Amino acid sequence: MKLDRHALAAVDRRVNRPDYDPASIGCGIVHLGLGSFHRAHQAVYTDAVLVRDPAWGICGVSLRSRGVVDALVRQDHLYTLLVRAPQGIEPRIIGSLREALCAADGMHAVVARLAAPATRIVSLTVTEKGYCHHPASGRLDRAHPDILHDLGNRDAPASALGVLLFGLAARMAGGAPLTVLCCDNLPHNGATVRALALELAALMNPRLARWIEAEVSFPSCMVDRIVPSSSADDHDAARRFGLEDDAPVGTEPFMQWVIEDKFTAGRPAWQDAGAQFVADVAPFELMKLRMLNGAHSTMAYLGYLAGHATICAASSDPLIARVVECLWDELAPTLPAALLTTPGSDPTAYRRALMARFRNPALAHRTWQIAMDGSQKLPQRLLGAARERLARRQGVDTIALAVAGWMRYVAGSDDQGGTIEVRDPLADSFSKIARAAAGDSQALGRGLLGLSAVFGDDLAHDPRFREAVQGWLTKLAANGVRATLAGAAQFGRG
Ligand code: CS2
Repeated sequence: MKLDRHALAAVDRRVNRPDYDPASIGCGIVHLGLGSFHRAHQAVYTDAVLVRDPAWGICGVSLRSRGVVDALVRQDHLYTLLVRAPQGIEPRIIGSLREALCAADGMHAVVARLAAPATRIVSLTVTEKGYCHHPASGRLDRAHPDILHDLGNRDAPASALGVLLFGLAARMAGGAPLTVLCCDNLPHNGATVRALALELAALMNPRLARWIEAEVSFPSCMVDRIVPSSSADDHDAARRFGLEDDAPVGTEPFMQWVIEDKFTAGRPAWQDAGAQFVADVAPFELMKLRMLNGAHSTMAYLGYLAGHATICAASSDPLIARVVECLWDELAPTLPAALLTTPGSDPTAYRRALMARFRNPALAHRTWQIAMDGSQKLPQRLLGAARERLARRQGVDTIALAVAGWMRYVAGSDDQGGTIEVRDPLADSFSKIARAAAGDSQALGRGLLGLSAVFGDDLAHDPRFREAVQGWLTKLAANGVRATLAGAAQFGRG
């Protein structure tokens, strides 16, 4: 049966359905970035509260790709969430999307939604690179092609910030306040996006910058749910429950959302669906970005090079699992002590839960997917912790190994000699550096450490960090991941 509103009444009894009428919800949220993560996380929290407060439906805006918008429009914006646990799949139809728009098709409808008084929150999941900033410093990359484009074409913006500001400029005329809620894995995501929006607004229209400062709040939040990109498996799984769905999303059972309670124009009661509202998100964010995402990136690079296609396979490999434990030994002491007394957040319990999540065999989370855009991810996942440890004169051996794994990966060939399709905004710089190094791993390391957008101006000059990274890089290049780990006393047999 084709999924749409008519199908809801007839759907298989094993499928959970919205407990409200999706046709009757309002539109209180505009969301930029209509990817799988949003549809498995914020849209699900929202779905759970609409029965009590139907004003908070979501207008989902895809910035570029039409595919997901077309699919959702065809099925009345409904889609199947497939919660994949080791013991089986639980399907649930999500009804919180009220509308789906594609910004590339024209900004008129998007701007109208952003300016509408009924809209009270604009949320974003546009990935780390979507903010056009320098990941090491958090500052706007004023030379970014999308930013240059937007400065010249304010009413046909290419960047997420450009779209946001175009909408905010229209909203300023009516004056209604608004909350911008960044749901990407950036450090201090609210404050970071506020600073970026203000910097770009000041370049475009200083009056808009002043209005944003006064009327728009930017709470930070920590988001967590493992959501692999959708695959043919998800379509097949939906079909097994009797649903023809062109936009299914598969995910793990776990989800967490910790949000700073700073909503200037009201918010849904997401706490009823399990979200935590706190005064300070920073401890939760550090814990998640370093322990989960740091381990993810480490497994993605070392695992991919060693021939593991998924995180489940990489984390089930004893050598790589040992690296992750040693990495956590380095990262855990950099986390705020407050977490020790927060239930479920003390590092020991958190580590155990993470390893079980990584090893979920029902989730084909590809190492290649996580390896993408490493230049935008390493700073907050691994390099901040390295800086803190170096300042305290502590070792950074495992973090350096992870960084060396990234270097091997971005140089473009795996341990079996296969070519890697490297996706990253800095991919051109990587291949130039790799070509110039011509197989000399020391030259490769020097070249990559020189990328200040990733390493800042300090880390590359710290001999302890540099030598540790270069040491691992030489071994990885000579022996590959498996032999390197097996031969290292701390990871293998010694
Ligand atoms: C992953 C994240 O793709 C990646 O870089 O590390 O998407 C990760 O799955 C989520 O942050 C989990 O909450």
